Parts: sequence; structure tokens; C-alpha cells
Amino acid sequence: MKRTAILLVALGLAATGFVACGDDDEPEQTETETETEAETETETETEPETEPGEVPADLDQGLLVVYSPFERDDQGRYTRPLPARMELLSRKDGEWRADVVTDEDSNVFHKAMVFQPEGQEPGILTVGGTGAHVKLWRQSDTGWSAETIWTEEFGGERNRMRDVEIGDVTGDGKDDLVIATHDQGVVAVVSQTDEGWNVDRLDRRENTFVHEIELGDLNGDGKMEIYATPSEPNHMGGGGQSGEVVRYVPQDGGASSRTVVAELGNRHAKEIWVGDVDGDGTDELYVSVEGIQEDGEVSESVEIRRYTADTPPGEGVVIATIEGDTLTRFITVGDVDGDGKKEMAVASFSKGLWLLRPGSDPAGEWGKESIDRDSGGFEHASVFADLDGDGSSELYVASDNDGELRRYVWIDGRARRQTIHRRAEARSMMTWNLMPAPRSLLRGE
Ligand SMILES: [Ca+2]
Ligand SMILES: [Ca+2]
Ligand SMILES: [Ca+2]
Ligand SMILES: [Ca+2]
Repeated sequence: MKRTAILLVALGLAATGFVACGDDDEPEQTETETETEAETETETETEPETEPGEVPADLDQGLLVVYSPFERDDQGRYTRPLPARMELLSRKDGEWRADVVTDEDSNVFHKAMVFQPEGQEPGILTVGGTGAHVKLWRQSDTGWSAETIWTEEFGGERNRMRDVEIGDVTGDGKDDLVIATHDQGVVAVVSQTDEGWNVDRLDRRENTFVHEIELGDLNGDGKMEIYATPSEPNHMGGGGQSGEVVRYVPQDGGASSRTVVAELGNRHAKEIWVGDVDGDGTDELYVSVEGIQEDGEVSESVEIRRYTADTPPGEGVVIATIEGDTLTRFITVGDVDGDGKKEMAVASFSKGLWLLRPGSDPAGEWGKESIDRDSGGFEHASVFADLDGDGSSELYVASDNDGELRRYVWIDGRARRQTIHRRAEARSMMTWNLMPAPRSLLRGE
């Protein structure tokens, strides 16, 4: 994928020195970072501790943050991949702590999330790229070590597990893993059986990237649907990159149930979101349709399109446009003010963070306001989570342009930014995903 190689030059990257390595045969070590990375950054919060929005001294929930780290090449640019890296970020007694787990089997973790197979203790599920691995990590007295749930060489130029979602798509009452890959277009359901893990490949297409998986029930029949985003492989040549959004319903026939639900023409999506944002009790599909840049000019800007169960594939409703940007890889949904109505945050590549609110007609244009123009990155990983448990969502954002992980809280209707984690060299890593997780799991205490 040429995009990645060019990107690394553009962003640069650096070794951070806290690399704990391991493979399946020996326990991974964990190190607690002490000074340069895990300290609380307070430059944006000089107010006393009673200030609204202050981060509480103790948080029962922390964050899983996953990266592709790089070291410098002979020209001093951060282009040499290092082992995939995951940081377990937690806060206690007024201090943030980042425990680090790395994996030499891959050079990127695309996602990490809590997963508890039936009859087992919860662990941390990771999907990694080059090599393509799905692993379940658990902590013991000797550190973190992983069970490999699925690994495969797909036979294409790239070999990546790109996304995973957890849900019961087979209808047996047990959670499944639904996984997408680069670059052989695989969409697979990994199910827990008495003998171990069973991989059911619903799809496989040459020269196809599947960027994203979402699960939900748009038609309200109680059967969980799978949504996936196949496209032509990524390229940096400008112009179009054709893609679509497809649906599979394993309980209605698996591979044969494949249906195109969003036709995107010469455009495509790397980010979709499924859930009930408008609060009517039924899930919707939101598709972040990437724009087109030709001869240095943005001819088509990013659009967020909305689909319900009966929306024709060519008639998604544009609820918002991110003017002048062609990339948006994160949509996240939360409730910034705790009023029970949901908001959607959109993290664009170069035009900052935006907050969208459905109006009285959710099938019309939504309200849009800027959260922060000074935030960005190629992935621009973002997630709403209520780590402080006060009933309102905070927005956590990796601004890779700045090498910072930031927290936004809404006070009197306005977003307020705090930096909670900073790396010494912004270019040394790309952040791919953020997910909340219990501190007890992250710290093993
Ligand atoms: Ca359904
Ligand atoms: Ca709805
Ligand atoms: Ca709200
Ligand atoms: Ca909160």
C-alpha cells in the first residue's frame, strides 16, 4: 500500500525506548513508563482541582491505545517499523500511568478492545497487521502474554487484520468476532466452539481492502447484521477510489446474504458507524464518504451519509459535509451533555473535529459545530467514553500531528481541551484506535 510508505515519510516517527517484546512462546513484559510519556500534562489546565471538567484523581475506566511505532532511517526519517505497540492508559491517585505491551509478530495493532469469551476471564483482544494476527492478551505474574485466536497469510501484497467488532451474529447466544482484512477482501466470522475458534470466511476478493466492520440491526428483526466497507486498494494518486458498503446476515445465509447497501461510485468509505443516534429505537448506518482531490484541488469534500433499512443504495442522505477535507476515518457517538440525546463527533484529517446533532428530522441536515480546528492526523483516532462515570461522554482524541492524546469535556455547551498524554517525538508513532477498558483489567489489580 503506497499510502503507508508515503505517510511515514510525511509524518516521520521515532522509537520511544519503552519496548517490551515477546512472542507466543515467552511471556511479554510490561514496563511502566515513568517520565517522558506517562506524566500528566497540565499545560492546558492551570485551574484548581475543583474546576468543572477536571480529570478526577481516580478513574475506574482507562483507555487502550494502539500504535504503529517507527524508528529513524539513515536520513533521520521515521520510516522503519517497530513491533506493534499497545498502551494501557489508566489513572489513579492523580496520576496517569501507561503500561506498554509490544508484539514482534506484527508492526501495527489496528485495534484493541476488551473481550470475554464465554466461560473465560476477560482479556484484551488485538488485531494486528503484517503479520496478520488476532490475539487475546491476559496478564499474569510474569506480565502480558497472548493466545493466538487466528493468524493467516492471505497471499496478497498486504497481510493485515484491519478491524474487528464483537457481537452475536450467529444467534447462538455467544459473542463472535467479525474481522476485516487487507488486501484480499476477507470478511470472516470467528466463533467460539468447544474445540476452540472456528473461522468462517464470508467473503474473499482479490485486490480489495475492507477497512471497517460495524454490527447492528437496522431492520429490527432481531438478527444482527454485519456491515463492511470494501474498496479498491488505497493509493496516493489523487482522484477516485471506488468502494461500497455491503451487508451480510449470517443467520440468513452468510456469504450468500451479501447485499450492497451503499453505492459510492468512484468514492469509498474507510469509516462507518451503526447504532441508534436519533433515539427512535432503531439502528441507522452512517457512512463517512471520502472526498476526491485532483490536481491539488478538493473537488468533492467528505460527506456523512445516513441510511436506514429501506434506504436505496444510491440514496443515502447527506447529513453533514466536512468542507475542504477528503479524509475522515473516525466517527464516534456519545452524549456530551448527559441529556440523553446523542451527538456524533467526526474526526477529519485536516479540518479538525466536528460535533453533529440530529435535528427534529434526523433524515435532514444535522447541526454542525466545530469542536477544535487544531487537531488532526491521518487516522485521527477518536472515541467517546464516560471514563469518569458522571453520565456525560468525554471525547478522547489522538492528535498525531501533535503527538498528543487529548480529552474534551463540554462545559456550558463548549468543548474544553486537556492534554493527558504526550510523546516526545510526534512522528514516532501513528495512533490507530482508542477504546475504554476497566482499570482493574489494565493494571491487573
Ligand atoms: Ca436484522
Ligand atoms: Ca434510530
Ligand atoms: Ca446530548
Ligand atoms: Ca463523563
